[in-house]
Amino acid sequence: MSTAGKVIKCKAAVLWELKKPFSIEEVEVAPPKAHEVRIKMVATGICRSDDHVVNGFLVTRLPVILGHEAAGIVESVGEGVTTVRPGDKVIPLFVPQCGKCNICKHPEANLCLKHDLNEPQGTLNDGTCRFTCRGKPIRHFLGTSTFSQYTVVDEMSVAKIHADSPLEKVCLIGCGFSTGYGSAVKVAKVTQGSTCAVFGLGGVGLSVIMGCKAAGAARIIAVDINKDKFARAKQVGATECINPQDYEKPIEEVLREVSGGGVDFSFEVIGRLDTMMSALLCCQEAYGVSIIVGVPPNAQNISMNPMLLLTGRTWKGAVFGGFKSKESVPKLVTDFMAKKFPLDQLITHVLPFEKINEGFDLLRSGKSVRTILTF
Ligand code: COD
Ligand code: ZN
Ligand code: ZN
Repeated sequence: MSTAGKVIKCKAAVLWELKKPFSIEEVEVAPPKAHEVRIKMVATGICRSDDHVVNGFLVTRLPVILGHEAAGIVESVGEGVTTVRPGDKVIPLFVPQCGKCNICKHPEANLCLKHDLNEPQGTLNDGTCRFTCRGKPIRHFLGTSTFSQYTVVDEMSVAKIHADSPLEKVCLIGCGFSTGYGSAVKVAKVTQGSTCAVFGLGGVGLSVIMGCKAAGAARIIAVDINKDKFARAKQVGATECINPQDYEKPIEEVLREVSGGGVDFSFEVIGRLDTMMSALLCCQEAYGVSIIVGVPPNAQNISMNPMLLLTGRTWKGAVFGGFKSKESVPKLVTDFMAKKFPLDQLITHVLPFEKINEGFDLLRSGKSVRTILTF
């Protein structure tokens, strides 16, 4: 019996309060309105940014259904939807691509003005919510809310992907993988034969390494204070690994020495202000490029000497690896299927959706790279 046009009752992980576990609840998911799509979730990753909401680093409205790195199958579509159909495999997009705003029309930029990142409303584009639980409206997260058996997204926040794609792997293209890989190939535009330094070897940092390798970097220096991360970093392409705790002097000095005056490209993939400065300082003063990938704690600032840039360095950042989401995600999925990059090395744990709190514990303890929850 078709569920199209009807309210669907299903299970979702609701966050009622900060710093509390998720509660698996029965929620009601309203049918998609015009230009919206309802998706049956198949797999979702747990990203550090979801945890940043739970611990208050990233501000959003409560109660909320989190999750933004996922893949699923279209259950039904609202009026006027033309780019996906029921039965299509899709990836929800936490940065939309409306195709009409100045950012979407800009050849390089990707932060579509319809995004809900800076001052989150926790709604779909029309300003309302599709989830209800115990009679209360539940907020959306980044227009995706993938910690639910069913979710509703705007058409500009969903990409149709290859019909044969393995959803329990390509879900990582919805955030972590693309964020890291794009930071190397698209934002930094890493060059053949270059030397790169990557600070932070979580799932996003490993994806940066894959991007540096794909771009033909000759040396990829991986930096982390947890040496247990080194084996995997080498597997995906790091040529050397450095633990800052093994040295008396600041890590930027160590990196300048081992690279003969500074690296060509550096990446901060941790989300700390001190390592953002180290990453800037370790790149060559006349032409080095340093990329901020990690999300810094809410409302913190860096004070820096402008001379560091006057000499010729470039300091930049981007979300989602600088990729225009709706057009790039299907291509990244076909690239994965053509074996241009692996995703398996990023996946350390697979759990049933109901064990979501266990998945977050694995992330917090540093034991997991990516945990995939399956529905
Ligand atoms: N020096 C070196 N390494 C360190 C230090 C330090 N002082 N402190 C921690 N580390 C290491 C940890 O040991 C760990 O290995 C690594 O840094 C961080 O890894 P994770 O697993 O915590 O993080 P990831 O890889 O999941 O990355 C997440 C980011 C931290 C980059 C997070 O900010 C993010 O997801 N950014 C993406 C930006 C974006 O687009 N966000 C919007 C939606 S996600
Ligand atoms: Zn994420
Ligand atoms: Zn736009």
